[in-house]
Amino acid sequence: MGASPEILLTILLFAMSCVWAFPEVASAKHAGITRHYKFNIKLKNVTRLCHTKSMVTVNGRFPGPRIVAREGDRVVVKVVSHVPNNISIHWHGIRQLQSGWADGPSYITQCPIQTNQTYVYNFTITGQRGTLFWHAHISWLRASVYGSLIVFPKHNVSYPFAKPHKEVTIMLGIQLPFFYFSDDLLFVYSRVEYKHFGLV
Ligand SMILES: [Cu+2]
Repeated sequence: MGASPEILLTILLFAMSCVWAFPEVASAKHAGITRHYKFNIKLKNVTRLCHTKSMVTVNGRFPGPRIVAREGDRVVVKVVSHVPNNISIHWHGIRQLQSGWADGPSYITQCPIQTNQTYVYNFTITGQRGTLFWHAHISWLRASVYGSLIVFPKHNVSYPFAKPHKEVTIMLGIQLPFFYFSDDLLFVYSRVEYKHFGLV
């Protein structure tokens, strides 16, 4: 025997009220695809300014790999630490809707990832597009652990400007990689931090 019209109507009304109450969840579930990335945090010898240093990198790359997604996509990044340092990754500029635990600041939304441990970041990009970046969010590791995070518009949605002839991603390290190759990194970095907070 089939369900009565009243029951069907009740189910329909309940489903509609859920979509009305949680539109982001509803659209996130059906809007895009899931994109998987793996970040192996490991040491790598990098040469700049005639000096070679062992640096903390993602997948041995500096800057690290780019993340590419479309608005509405879910991004899943498995981060595995192979370095002695504690680390976490912040997805700079991403609005974490109902996924605050994926934001990344160490000691704020998560404990840092320790040596030989793994953390999976899982978030959906909702209502934003453009070029952002990701970076380590603990101590001075952000000096070498960073990369671009590009969010394209949804399929069949145009840019809010004329379509560019070509797109090139430019990463500007904030001078820290330059100082990294001098022996004064920690001194310089502490000055930058203090300046950032208006202390000097
Ligand atoms: Cu950030």
